[in-house]
Amino acid sequence: MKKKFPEHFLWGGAVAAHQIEGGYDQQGRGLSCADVMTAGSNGVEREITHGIVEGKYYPNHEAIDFYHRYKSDIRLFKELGLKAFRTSISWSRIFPNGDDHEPNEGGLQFYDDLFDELLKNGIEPVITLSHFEIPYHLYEVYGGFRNKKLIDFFVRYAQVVMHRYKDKVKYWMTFNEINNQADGQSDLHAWTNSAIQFEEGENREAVIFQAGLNELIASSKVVKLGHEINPDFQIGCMMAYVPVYAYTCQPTDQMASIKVMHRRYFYSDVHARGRIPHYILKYWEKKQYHIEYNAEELQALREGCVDFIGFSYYMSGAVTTVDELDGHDITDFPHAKMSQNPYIKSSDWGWAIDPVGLRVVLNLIYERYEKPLFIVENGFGAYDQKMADGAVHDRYRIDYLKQHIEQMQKAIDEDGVDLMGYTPWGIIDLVSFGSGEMEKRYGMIYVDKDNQGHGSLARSKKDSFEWYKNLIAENGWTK
Ligand code: P53
Repeated sequence: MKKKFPEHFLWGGAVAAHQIEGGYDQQGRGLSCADVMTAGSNGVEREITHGIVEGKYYPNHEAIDFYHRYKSDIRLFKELGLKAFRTSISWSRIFPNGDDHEPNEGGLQFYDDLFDELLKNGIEPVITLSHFEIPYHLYEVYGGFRNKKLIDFFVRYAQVVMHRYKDKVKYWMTFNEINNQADGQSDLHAWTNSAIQFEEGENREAVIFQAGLNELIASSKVVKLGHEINPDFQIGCMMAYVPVYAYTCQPTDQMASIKVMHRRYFYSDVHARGRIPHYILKYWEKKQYHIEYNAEELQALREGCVDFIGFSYYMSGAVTTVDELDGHDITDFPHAKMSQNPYIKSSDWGWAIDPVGLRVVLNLIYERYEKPLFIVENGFGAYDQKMADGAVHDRYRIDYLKQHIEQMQKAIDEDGVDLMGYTPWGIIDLVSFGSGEMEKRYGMIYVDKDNQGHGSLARSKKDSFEWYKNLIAENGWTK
């Protein structure tokens, strides 16, 4: 018997403004954090420069030129049968400096036109407010989200766009994957999530806890405000969920897994439950971190719980305390180290391919919050080969997506999880966030551009395009 998905399931595709739009200096847009990130390569981090440096290559400046080509791209999305399209608003198109008193009409008009075009084609926009591109000026003058002034700037920006698009956009998410910065170890995550550059000698973990809490407060204020602007709004968070398994059944491995997951759960625990979890309060106390918050902010957290949990899922991890096993040390639990899971394979970028892990996550999160879930990113970054006739035979991508969709179906049918939709990442090839490459491709639509920025930018359909089109037409029936 054919198993179908819920009737109004949102089959879609996902992208983020800075990874597709280009037009970085068009219509009064200000510079964003993403505009000062150079191209890295597989395994090589991107450089964050001080302003724009002559002679360096910044792949997000042009990206795939969606800014000028969105109408024809949306025609392809319609042909695919997408019911939803997840993108983000580029904050610095609306407030070029972030702290401006008046919004920039040129930027507002662009998203009016974009959302109109989507709606005209029967596609529901799903909008992230902050996806890795905070206005650069907010870093320069205020030091990013370590500064509580950014809470007000974010709320003002959200207020303007939620009001302007109140009849066009129903599904919103506040911040993209702010839990990725959690341990303070990655310069890139601190930069893209929080517009933070660390200072010599400071405690990175404490800085990120403060920035993260500031973002959670800002998010809760926006959730409350959004519901006042339009009570029909569905406003979610957006988390990166990487389940970290206990490598063995040794009890300390189980405990290590719980502690590692605490760090990842902190953000969605606050988003969904409206309070700072006990394990984090204990941790701050133990570490003597003086994280600042007041009674008004705690009340904001209580009053601004999200309606749904949006999340990305790409991979799982494993943690162990067993001496004989290899791995890289982490600080979450004594003797804990992250280790390679021997039961699963990885992509060319070392991302563990684990479809069952998606069902694990769906269960863990639904049990924890009992709120609707929305998978707003999942996909397979791979080197595609374009044949002489222009075809791209991406069977590996179809396999990856199919296996994940099968696990979603089990979570719905057998586990009773309430899942709203699925918007696979990079429905059209785009600039990789982590490496800045074009050739780490996720799309079902190929874009002719390489890592150095050469190419015609022409679009063409990969094999996965037809496959996904049929799947949507059959509401999830996978061949
Ligand atoms: P790229 C890590 C783990 C899970 C999701 O990433 C992640 C990351 C990034 O460090 O980020 C999301 O392009 C993000 C997107 C990004 C996508 O994953 O490095 O929300 O912006 O493009 C894929 O392959």
